[in-house]
Amino acid sequence: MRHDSVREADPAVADALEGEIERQRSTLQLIAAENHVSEAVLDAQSSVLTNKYAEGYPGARYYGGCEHADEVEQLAIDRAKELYGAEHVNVQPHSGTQANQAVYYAMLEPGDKILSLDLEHGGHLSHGHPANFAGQLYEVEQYEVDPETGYLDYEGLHAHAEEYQPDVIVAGYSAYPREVEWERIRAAADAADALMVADMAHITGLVAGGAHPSPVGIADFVTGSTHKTIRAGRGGMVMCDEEYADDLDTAVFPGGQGGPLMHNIAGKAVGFHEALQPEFEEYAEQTVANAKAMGEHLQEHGFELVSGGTDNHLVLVDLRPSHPDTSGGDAEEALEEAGLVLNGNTVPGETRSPFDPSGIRVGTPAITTRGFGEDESRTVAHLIARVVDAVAEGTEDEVVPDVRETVENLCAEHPIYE
Ligand code: DSN
Repeated sequence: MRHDSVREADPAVADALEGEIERQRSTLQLIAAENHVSEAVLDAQSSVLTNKYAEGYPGARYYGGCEHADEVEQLAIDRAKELYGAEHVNVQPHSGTQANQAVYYAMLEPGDKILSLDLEHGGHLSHGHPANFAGQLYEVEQYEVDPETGYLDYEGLHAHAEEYQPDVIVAGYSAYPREVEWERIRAAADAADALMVADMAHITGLVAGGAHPSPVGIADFVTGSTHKTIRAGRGGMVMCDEEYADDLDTAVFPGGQGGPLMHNIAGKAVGFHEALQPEFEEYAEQTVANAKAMGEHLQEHGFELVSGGTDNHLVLVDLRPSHPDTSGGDAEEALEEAGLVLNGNTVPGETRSPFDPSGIRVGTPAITTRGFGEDESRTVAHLIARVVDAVAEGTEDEVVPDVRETVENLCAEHPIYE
């Protein structure tokens, strides 16, 4: 994969692009929110639709020349409906955060009340963190996972909802390794007469592939990003019942965005088409099987996993019991040097800081796309353990180069973007 025209016009950018391709080829992406899209999605996203303004929606645009933009957006919508069984889909949000923003803007007034999971317990900035617009425009209280089990405390959430009487309960998480029981959150929302928003950004692909129960038909709004487990390229989307369709669409455009990124919507259409193929179910199941295998191997090595394991595409490791003097940031840095790219992550009951947290989050969407099965996932877990041990023991100089070589061999056995 080369960027000849970019190289001719702008060698500095071409160098960076080719460097990034080489980085993705020769290292393992274990950030739970990342994936490798197909070359078809890449091509669609870099298509001439980047030139087109198409404010409005298919069949009702504010500019001429939108017939092909209409075709592409309608395909994306129809395919998302088929994948998820949703009544109404808006594929224009530029990201998962913009998808959440659109729902809040459609349904809430400033000062209305949100109840959402604490960021340190696996939530997301856009669910009401004080540093985010959602925490500044709305009144926010947060629920937590059970400190003993690491599972969502559904009963605590229910009681909290009854007492706080929020306008919206946000479900759906960025670092929660367990299956979400959507119905129990629906019950809490009903008890408070609140709307339920399920932000399934991380698990859009698992839901599409049948590897995680769907919140569609349970939550009032289902939001998500399209570049994570679903592999449909960068962007966001929102699904809801027809009764909210007009409010939602108006909140996306003209409420919160201008012209849709039609080239990204083309990527979404192609990615959704790929996700409708039978082999996508195998991908979703394998992603979960790989995370389980990786988690079990890490546990055998003495690592403690938040909630004791995983039901989805990620494991969250609390380093404190096994490696009390090694922070998530230290581990992230050494692992990256070894070609294992992941992120330090806060854990429930965090005692360090978000900038240098106590955990690491390890995800399997991207390695599964490159063809890794459970054996390779166990090997990756073994390599992670070697590097984290080396950080604790001060033997990184010997261990990291050795692990890096093994990672490069694994990458060569499972090539991408050839
Ligand atoms: N940044 C994403 C993640 O890593 O989970 C969420 O938006």
